[in-house]
Amino acid sequence: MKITGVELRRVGLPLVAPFETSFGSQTDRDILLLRVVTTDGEGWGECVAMSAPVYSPEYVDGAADVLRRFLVPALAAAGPVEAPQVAQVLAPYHGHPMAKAALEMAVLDAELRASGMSFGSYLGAVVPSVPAGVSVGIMRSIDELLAAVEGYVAEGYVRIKLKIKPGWDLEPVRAVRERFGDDLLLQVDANTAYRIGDARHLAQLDPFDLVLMEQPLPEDDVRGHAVLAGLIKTPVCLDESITSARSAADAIALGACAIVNIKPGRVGGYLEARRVHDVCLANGIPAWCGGMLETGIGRAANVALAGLPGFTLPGDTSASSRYYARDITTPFVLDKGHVAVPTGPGLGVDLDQEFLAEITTATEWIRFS
Ligand code: OSB
Ligand code: MG
Repeated sequence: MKITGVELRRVGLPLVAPFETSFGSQTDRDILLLRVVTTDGEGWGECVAMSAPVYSPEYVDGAADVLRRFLVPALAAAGPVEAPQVAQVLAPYHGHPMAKAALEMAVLDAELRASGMSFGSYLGAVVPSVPAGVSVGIMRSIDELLAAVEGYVAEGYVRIKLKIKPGWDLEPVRAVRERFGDDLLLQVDANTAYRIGDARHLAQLDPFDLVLMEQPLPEDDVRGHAVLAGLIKTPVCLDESITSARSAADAIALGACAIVNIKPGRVGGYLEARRVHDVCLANGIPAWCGGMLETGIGRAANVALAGLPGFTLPGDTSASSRYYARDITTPFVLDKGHVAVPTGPGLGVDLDQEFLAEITTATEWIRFS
């Protein structure tokens, strides 16, 4: 299989509702998609970088820039490579895991489509569908939050994650716990909004029997998370801090996390994400698949990954309708709280070419000589 070129395609999609986290509010997404064209067909990748560097240092214009300037040319210069070598080829360039992940994903999709194998089979999914959780943003009022959670529970979501920040933590958690009862799987995500000095405050969440508390402290404060874990009862889960299989092994060894959120974009690709999974499984650490508000392209691969045996907690693998009124692929739907792992070749989803053309804001073709 020879790559003949890579297309960078920007698409704009409105979210069905504003999504607010401790780092800001989003109403629309500006997404970078990659299309790798080969002599045996094409493959698609989705870059999960957001418009601004507020979750991690990457942002969509930066990702496009590093891809066109360095990463795509490095791949072009490398000659014939298969997906497992892509990360090695890109390794001389530091950082930019989301940009690298998108490129590896597109190459892998092209290969798998050409060979007729699905992402799920390739990665090692062992189930036909995965349980779906939903991440619920910070709202203007507790009433608004309760109405949103009620809607998701009615749809069948099996786990609710509340975004928290100082000033929006104890009250929303108490309200949701009181309204929906002790059986609801409930967890929180702070996106680094607290400091170790807030340990006593965070311990006030102990009585609510949360599944986990995700990334309360800054991403580089791994030791702080280990200290915090000794001061609160809620299991600590890391998201932003886990950037590779090695950092996952380190965080686990330090006692900084009892649970890991695995996001392929954050760790540089689906193959490294699988290695993070392997580290968690070997250490008896529950893992779950995080999300970055992906379209059906990224969602297809996430759902496949979430089918691996170490993903023992429901992920942020929600249905397409939680994010977009119309997805760019066959939509992912909720069926008894589960989302099906695609079985077709590659990502296993059909692109809605007409809609894709409608929402495309820019394209750029990088030809391999
Ligand atoms: O921290 O998990 C996060 C969305 C964007 C950036 C970071 C996060 C999130 C979410 C939503 O929580 C996950 C999803 O449903 O895709
Ligand atoms: Mg998170």
